[in-house]
Amino acid sequence: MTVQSKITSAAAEAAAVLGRLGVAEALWTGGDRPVRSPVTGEIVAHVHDASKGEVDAAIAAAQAAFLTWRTVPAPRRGELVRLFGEELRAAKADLGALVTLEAGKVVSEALGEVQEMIDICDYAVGLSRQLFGLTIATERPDHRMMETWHPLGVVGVISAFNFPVAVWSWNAALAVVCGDAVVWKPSEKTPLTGLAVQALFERALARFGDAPAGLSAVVIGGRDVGEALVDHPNVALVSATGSTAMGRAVGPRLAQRFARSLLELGGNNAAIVTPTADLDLTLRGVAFAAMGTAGQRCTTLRRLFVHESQYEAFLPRLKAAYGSVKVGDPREAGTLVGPLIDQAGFDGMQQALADARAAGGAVTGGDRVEIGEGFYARPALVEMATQADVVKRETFAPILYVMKYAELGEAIAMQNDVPQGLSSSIFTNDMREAELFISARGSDCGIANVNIGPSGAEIGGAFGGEKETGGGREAGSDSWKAYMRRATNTMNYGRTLPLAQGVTFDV
Ligand code: UN1
Repeated sequence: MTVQSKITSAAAEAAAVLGRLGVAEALWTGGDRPVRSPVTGEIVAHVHDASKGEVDAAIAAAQAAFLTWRTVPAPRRGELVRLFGEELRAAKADLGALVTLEAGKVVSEALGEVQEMIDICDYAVGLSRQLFGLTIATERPDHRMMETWHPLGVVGVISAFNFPVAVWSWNAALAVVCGDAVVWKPSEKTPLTGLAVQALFERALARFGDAPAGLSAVVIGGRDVGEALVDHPNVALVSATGSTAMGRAVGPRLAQRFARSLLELGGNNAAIVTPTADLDLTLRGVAFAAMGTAGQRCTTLRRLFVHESQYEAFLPRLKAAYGSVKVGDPREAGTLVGPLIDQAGFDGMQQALADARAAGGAVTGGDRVEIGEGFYARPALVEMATQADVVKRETFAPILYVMKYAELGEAIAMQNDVPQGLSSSIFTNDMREAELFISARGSDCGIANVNIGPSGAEIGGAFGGEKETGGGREAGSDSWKAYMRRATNTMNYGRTLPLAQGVTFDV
């Protein structure tokens, strides 16, 4: 398929945006690691990988910063995050443009990602006055028992290309108000947005005045840089977002040295379309969740279970939406589906479609759209009779497998019958079905929605999932506790020493 859109150079635009965001030219020129824009396929920068020595130095500086920062009152720490939120507001258009150039997101979604950063900053500022513990009834007279939350240490963040800046901010905004320092390894596919965010954070640091140097650092590189973070004894927590394979490598290494891990791994998210579903609303929900971000969110809708009574009415409408959606340059107005991140992403998509065909699937779409050197594809719908192996595997691309069901119990069982457990949803106007779906017998995922798709969560809730998704929770609710250590304090204000459990020990 050919597309008329004229592709304009990404390199010049990236240079201008990086300049405006205050990223020193030396950081993105002259290095050994080329950075390719998925929009045009052009190389737009050459960044410098951090050596093992440089990673160790960043961690040492972060550890030193932590020792000071933990003594700064939390609401004052919140002031730094407030200033950072102001920088993000001022730079929203530029940072969004860089997200588009580097990750290929359409403009509205790229701006949405920056908005998600602003939102978590606001949340963290409020949280900086709410890092409270419980007071607990004690069994002993003249005693008081309570818990106190203390800063944890250096937090390592390993993030993925698909949310190149928001995921770091979920971690960093909370970690900073919690009194921690942060060392970040962005995806090797999206280092420029990492450098830009660090530049904005440094602006906030300069305005703040007396924050310790080394509080936040970015280390660019591949697997070895990630391993240096994971294995360093002074990194107390590593929050890692990416593939299940990455989590399988990172989790045990952290466990080996009893460090904390917060894992946000693969998703294979589903939606159930029931007999009472409002099909107009369902169509919009499914289209955004399945095709948005070119199918490259960890919350992307990948499996759709449609009740047999709705199938004939719904499928043609869904196919029409798939056929009409504009695939193209994400910078252009009207584009809803931008490029896949790279050739590996495109090849993975084609392999999954071949596997689906071999398993009896009927594929609509999925073909390449020739635009510059980028890897663009039409989103694919695959009608499947059963949930074959290919359906159970997460393919990070816009492929939606559609299956028919007869009984809700069967649909819920199929939905749960995958290794991943991130997000899920049901479209229904039957309160019994809705409540069953979100009950203990319903979805086994970390996120279970009613009448919205599985993607596009707001930051106020805890974000994460079960099983091979890794079990971590980021962003809202009480996720902040992952970034602090809890001390239980028992204070005796009496003149005797009663022992717990009635134990006597008279000397
Ligand atoms: C991710 O894809 O790694 O819920 C995060 C969502 C976004 C975050 C996705 N708020 O789709």
